Amino acid sequence: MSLDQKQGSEYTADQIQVLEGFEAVRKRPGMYIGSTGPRGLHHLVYEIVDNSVDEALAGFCKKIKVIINQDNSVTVIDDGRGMPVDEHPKMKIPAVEVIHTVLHAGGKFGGGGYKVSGGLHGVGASVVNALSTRMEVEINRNGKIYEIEFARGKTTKKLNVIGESRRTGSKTTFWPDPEIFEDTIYDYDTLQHRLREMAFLTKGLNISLEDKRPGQKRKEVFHYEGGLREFVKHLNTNKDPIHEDIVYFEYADAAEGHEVEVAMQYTDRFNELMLSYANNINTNEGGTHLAGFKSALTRAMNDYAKKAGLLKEGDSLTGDDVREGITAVISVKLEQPQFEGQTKAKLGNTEMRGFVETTCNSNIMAFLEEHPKQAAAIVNKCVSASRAREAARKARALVRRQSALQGLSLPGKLADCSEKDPQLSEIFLVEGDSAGGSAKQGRDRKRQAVLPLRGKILNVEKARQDKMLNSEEIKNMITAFGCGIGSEFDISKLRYHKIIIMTDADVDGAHIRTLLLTFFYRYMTPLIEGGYVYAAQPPLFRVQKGKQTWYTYSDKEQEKLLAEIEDKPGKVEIQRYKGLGEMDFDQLWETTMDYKTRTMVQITVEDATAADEIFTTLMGDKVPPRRKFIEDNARYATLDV
Ligand code: 28F
Repeated sequence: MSLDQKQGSEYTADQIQVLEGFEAVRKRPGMYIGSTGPRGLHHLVYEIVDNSVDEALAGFCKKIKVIINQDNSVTVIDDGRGMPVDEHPKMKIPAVEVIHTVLHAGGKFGGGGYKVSGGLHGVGASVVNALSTRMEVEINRNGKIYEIEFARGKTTKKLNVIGESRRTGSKTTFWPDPEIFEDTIYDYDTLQHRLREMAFLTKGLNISLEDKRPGQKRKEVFHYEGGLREFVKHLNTNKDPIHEDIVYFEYADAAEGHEVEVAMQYTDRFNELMLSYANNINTNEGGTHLAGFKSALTRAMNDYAKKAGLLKEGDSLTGDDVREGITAVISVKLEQPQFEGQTKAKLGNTEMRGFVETTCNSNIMAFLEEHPKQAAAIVNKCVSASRAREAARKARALVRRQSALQGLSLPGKLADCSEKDPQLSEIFLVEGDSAGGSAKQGRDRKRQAVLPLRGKILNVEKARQDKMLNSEEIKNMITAFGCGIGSEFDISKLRYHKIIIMTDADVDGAHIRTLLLTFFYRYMTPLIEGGYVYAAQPPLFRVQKGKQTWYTYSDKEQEKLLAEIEDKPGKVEIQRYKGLGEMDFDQLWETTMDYKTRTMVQITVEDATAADEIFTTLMGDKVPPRRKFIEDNARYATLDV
């Protein structure tokens, strides 16, 4: 019902604010929750949980329960004070109704407390209400149990008392609106990842997640008295730390209302994993707090190394050197956070840089001086990183010179395309020479290049850059792509805007694809972040019956096809493809390369930590976790990271 359908001025200004509010939300939900895809759907849960986390940060809530119900609604319960039920002086409705029907009324603290906000900064319960077909709220407060109900933003059942209770707390259940969300099925792992992160970030808070859907019954509790220290321990599972203690410190400047908490530990790896948060928001675009940490770390390492005589005078360690192999989590809390950047995930408050830098510098120096043995292990790692960087620089220069010497001719094995516009050009990285030959024959020579790869490429997860650049396969890809690697990477020089990994649909093929993804993720991250990388989907079966031929790409599709053609005349002939090499070139073209008929999976990195976990587990040197990961994920035909 829209405004003008009601006669006269029956609406007060406040009621107009309420009505316009959720209609605006339902018209442009993406403005409020980012998207109406899976991320937006899961944001609804985080918005409600954030309100309970705020109660915990204010010191009144110890336990939060999140339940995925049988009907795919979600219930969140906390043992806080219970949402207020007293009448709002201006709006003449209970505070709990204001919180759920007035946009941005969720801001619980005028000042003094921290409003923890989800990725979209606390749009609050009112947006969740607007995007839910139903929302039930139950409050234990003042010795009573109250309930109030909503539907798509409107109050459908006024606040009323339904019982008595000595406990206090809030309980919200909501049903996401299928008119808004294409898919309203919750993913347990997605919720688990964020709830575990919230528990790490909120020391001592007990968060449980329970799935009550048939066949998916699961329950887990996340409770970390050690806060970020336990976060780093978790991130370093399946890695080998090079020193025993996790460096940990926290500091609060009550006058300014700033808090900083840091945990870090070095491993024998070569990549760096640094997570930063502001008011529990994952600032994956970094910002002033991360910049402060980085400069403090570089300065402390250089000062200590020189003082301890571990670094020659005149030499110095760069930021990259001191971050090689580091796992670090930086979490700040502040009252008026300013977020910038493309996805509003970058902290802009300039005062946080100095605050974090000063705190980190003194605390990191203190750790190094109090733990000389561990400090020596860390500084030696930084010094060898510095030497390797020098060797890599020479190796890169060599690769550059070699390609220059080859007169910029691309690797001999590359069959290039004639198209010069990268937007229209594609390169297929094909496993094996025979499939490579078929791909070269079958391709569209104008727009499709082919680079055959001979078997397994080097596992860059465990090799330093200078070693990696000795691999022919790696060098050929670097030269063919044309955009450099690591700190020299320049996306504007990329020669193909689609990089298509074409490997056999078996475990070896999956392993090669993962090795390639590890290389791209570690040394050409923008390729994956920008969605340039794809996995080709070759067919599993070829089915012939009479004159007709079909190709199917999964066991499910195969069963469905066989059922459909069962009563057609003719004998059924089935060929199961074991590898790309079994297809002749026109079959390969028609099934896997032709723009009109092919299907491909675009590789995306949904979350740096998840990707890091996947690459560390899959590519690391700990066999048991790798086997467990592959067994757990075998159901996914394609590794989509
Ligand atoms: C399942 C979701 O939403 N829990 C919440 C509280 C507690 C208070 C509060 C919430 C509006 C503007 C203050 C109680 N007593 N769980 C939740 N628990 N909101 S939401 O206050 C919101 C008011 O400022 C609360 C005293 N102070 C605050």
